[in-house]
Amino acid sequence: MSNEETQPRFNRRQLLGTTAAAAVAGVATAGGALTVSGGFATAAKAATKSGLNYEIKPGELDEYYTFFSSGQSGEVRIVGIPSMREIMRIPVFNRCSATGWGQTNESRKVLTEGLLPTSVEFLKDKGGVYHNGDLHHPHPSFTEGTYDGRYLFANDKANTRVCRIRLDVMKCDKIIELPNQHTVHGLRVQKYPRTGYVFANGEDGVPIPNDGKVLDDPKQYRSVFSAIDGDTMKVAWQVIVDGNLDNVDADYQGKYCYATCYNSENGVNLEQMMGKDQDWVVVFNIKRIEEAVKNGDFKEMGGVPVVDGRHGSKYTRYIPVSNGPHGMNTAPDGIHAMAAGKLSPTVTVFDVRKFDDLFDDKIKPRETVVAEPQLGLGPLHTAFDGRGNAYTTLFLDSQICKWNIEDAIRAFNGEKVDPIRQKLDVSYQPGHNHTSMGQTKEADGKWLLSLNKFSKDRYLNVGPLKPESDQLIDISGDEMVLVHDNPTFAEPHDATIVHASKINPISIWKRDDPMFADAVEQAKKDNIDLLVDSEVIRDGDKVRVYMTSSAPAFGLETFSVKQGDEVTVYVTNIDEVEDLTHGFAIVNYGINMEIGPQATASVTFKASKPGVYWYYCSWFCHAMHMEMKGRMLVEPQAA
Ligand code: CUK
Ligand code: CUA
Repeated sequence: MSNEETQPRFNRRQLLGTTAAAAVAGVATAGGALTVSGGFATAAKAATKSGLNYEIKPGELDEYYTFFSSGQSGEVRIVGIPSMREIMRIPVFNRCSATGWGQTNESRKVLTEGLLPTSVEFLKDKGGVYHNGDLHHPHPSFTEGTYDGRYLFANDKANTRVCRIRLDVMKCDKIIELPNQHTVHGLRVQKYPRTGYVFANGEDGVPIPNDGKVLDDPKQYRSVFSAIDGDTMKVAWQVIVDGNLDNVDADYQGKYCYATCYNSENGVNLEQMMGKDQDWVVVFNIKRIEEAVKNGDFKEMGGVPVVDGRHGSKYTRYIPVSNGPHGMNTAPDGIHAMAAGKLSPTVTVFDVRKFDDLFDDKIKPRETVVAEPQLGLGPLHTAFDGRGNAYTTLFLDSQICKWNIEDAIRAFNGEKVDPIRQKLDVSYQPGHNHTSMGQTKEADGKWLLSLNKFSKDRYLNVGPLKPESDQLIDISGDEMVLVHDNPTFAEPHDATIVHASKINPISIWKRDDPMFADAVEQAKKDNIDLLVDSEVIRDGDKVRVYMTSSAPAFGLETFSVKQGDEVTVYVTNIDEVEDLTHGFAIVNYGINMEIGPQATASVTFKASKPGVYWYYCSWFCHAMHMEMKGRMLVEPQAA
């Protein structure tokens, strides 16, 4: 597209804001869609065409929570839809300077208690915790096919972990590292009867155990699929499969889950992985696997039952699809599940009701396929509107393709129908997309979010590293209408749009919250009433400093310790006011944490430097917030 460079930029951007037909033709339409007066004309046009109101006025609330992943940033972000305002960030696999995540004792417990012994050993001289993560797929817990507001689960591709976030307080309360597995990529949860299981795809194969005895012998590498119990956050079982697992989804009956699986060649480089024309969707029979675990048809590896699900196993079926499938999505009708082709321009549609016969060997794997529409280049993920339409991202074409599932089935059966309804240009290169409630049986067909990998010219230039670009699309009418652009920092892969009525967070912590139960227990042993007392307890060279915080003062104006002491400071926020958070930072000691209303937070450090160190409240809490401070006096060690 060399003429792109010679054209004025606003021309091109306007093109991309209009319908696909006009954009493809590259000409102005009769309706006057293209006026050469800058980007606002496009926005105004979109507004008049959009059936939904997307303007959230000051003081108004959004209709949906969107839980964004953040890829290699390692956190979860909450964004309101339709405003696209970022409302909150939940630190998970990252360090957070503002809240002290990764530093407080409460967060370190979450970050360390689920580590495997090998990682505990490995992290000994690295601060005890991983400081990075790659969070791809955030998915809320279900009860009977829809969101129940309890938890959000997500994966860490970088360090093979799965986290759980409590939706009542929007904090992560559990992280586990998966044994035997190497990376977690796809993650989805059981939709029925409830979550239940959290399904986690192991992408890369490694020897089990991966202790260096086997190295460059790929025949002995194994890819592992995990089912985690979402209530206990323990691995329930694992399945060894052929190939590399990519994305996963579950049905609406609680019988099956299925994953796209590439590298049927079991290769270790690109050339080998591309060797064959076909890969698979692997289907897992949950009931049979549970029976295998009950009846002992497994091997215990790394402390968990591992079932052999490679070719020929009764626990799995491998359905051939074209090379390199990616997204795996179940339609809200509960009948159709589909694998996006990625390298193939197609999406392969399965009828999940046929999986019973498939496992009973009454039909061949490909007989479960009921449609395979050709949509465009680079199909990655599919979302649904609950009205029988599917929306597939086309990475290479930079488009969303809207198509009708029933028409695709008719076309597959030889009828002359075109299932494609519309193609909408997005900017640029979409990965995931997501519709409002679209991953539940309550899909409401209002909003579609396109998560685009490149933003290029859509925002002010910020240097070589550009933001990504998430676009909000109104899908309530016959035509998709783009209504909003939103830049995001690295790298939301996926997002889940949940109606606000499903989520009910609290505003003030309950004193019996398990998050700070350890601090409460220690205080009890020290005869401290956390809501009242501010006191220093010396216990050998361990010092426990208890203080309240109430705007605008800490319970202690000063405390003394000795150089070399191991100091733990417990701060309890005794304010009972909504949105009144205090912070506790010690200058030149690298310490900062958040203490929410009625919460206790604690941090442990070595008082290795003598001198005077001011501590202060770091979260603006009061007109006298700047005065909310005190001094830590560290007496030098006798020479
Ligand atoms: S993956 Cu990123 S575009 Cu990790 Cu869900 Cu498909
Ligand atoms: Cu307390 Cu600022």
